[in-house]
Amino acid sequence: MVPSTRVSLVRRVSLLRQNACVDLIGVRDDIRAALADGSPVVALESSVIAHGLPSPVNVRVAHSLEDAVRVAGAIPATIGVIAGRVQVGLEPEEIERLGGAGEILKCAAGDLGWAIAQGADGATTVSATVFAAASVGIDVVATGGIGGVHRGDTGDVSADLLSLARHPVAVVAAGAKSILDLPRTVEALETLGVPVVGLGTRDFPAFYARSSGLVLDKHTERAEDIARFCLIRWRRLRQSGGVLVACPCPEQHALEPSEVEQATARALRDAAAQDVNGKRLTPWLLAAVTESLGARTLAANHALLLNNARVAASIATTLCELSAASTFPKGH
Ligand code: PSU
Ligand code: MN
Repeated sequence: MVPSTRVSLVRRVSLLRQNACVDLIGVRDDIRAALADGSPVVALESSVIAHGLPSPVNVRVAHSLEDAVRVAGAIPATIGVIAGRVQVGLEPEEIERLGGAGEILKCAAGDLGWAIAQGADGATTVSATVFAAASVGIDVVATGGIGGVHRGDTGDVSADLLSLARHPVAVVAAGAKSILDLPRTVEALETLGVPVVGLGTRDFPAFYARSSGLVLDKHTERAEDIARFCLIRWRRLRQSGGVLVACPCPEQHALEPSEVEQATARALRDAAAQDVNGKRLTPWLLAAVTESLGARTLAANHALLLNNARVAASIATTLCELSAASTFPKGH
């Protein structure tokens, strides 16, 4: 094969790939425009709507997160699968559809193709949201808490960790869910090469509780430092993996670590007794903890989600400003 033919073949294949993606991943018009002109966009996951929070609070929370991103000067892109199409930027009625009573698949990155092939509705976990965001050029994702290494010896490790390791996206979270084995989750992140930066804390947060007692080696008080770090990582060093931005739950809504721990221990015993595992486990445990600690957990969950959405918008805005400056050439 002569070189010129090879080049054109490569081009054709890459165009085909792009077209294939365009068919399968729809991007809302305002988000497409923002990405094209370098304006800030924040991706939001939808598993928290469909599987993490009870109805009808879930839909109200989802809308409030979008509002918080807008007020902070960025465009929100809630991601989900509607009738077999990944939608980057759900319409309000699509958010209601995922938050309603219908059957909604819980989609990790590895499940997306199946949801598409089935023409199904699916809510994206952090792993699928990070994949979809990276596919369309969104740099920042906000969530509540990421998945991680579960307690015990089941071998249950969330696909969130691998997705973070693979894609150049900053994920803003209140650490990892407190139901997890947090020391092993932090170790796994280190092994996978995912840097964890505490924003406004020196400790790895434990979702509802502000601290897990695990000390972070990277921390800052300024969102701008995170944006600068991301650009150096992605555009200068050309490292392709993500960054976990660890933001604790706002103080007035945070729960005490000891009460969360007691409720978690009880929920874990019940889950084992009732043989709950696999994809059901995370939502089941979170619901059980919410049931035993009451409405304060929902208030804490909402407060930390809102805080993370605002922080994500601020990082996305600074990323765009720094990208426009000549010191950081565009493109990952
Ligand atoms: N329940 C919640 N909040 C969440 C989730 C469930 O209250 O955020 C979801 C998130 O989307 C996270 C996923 O990515 O749980 C992790 O699930 P698993 O442990 O099955 O990977
Ligand atoms: Mn799992």
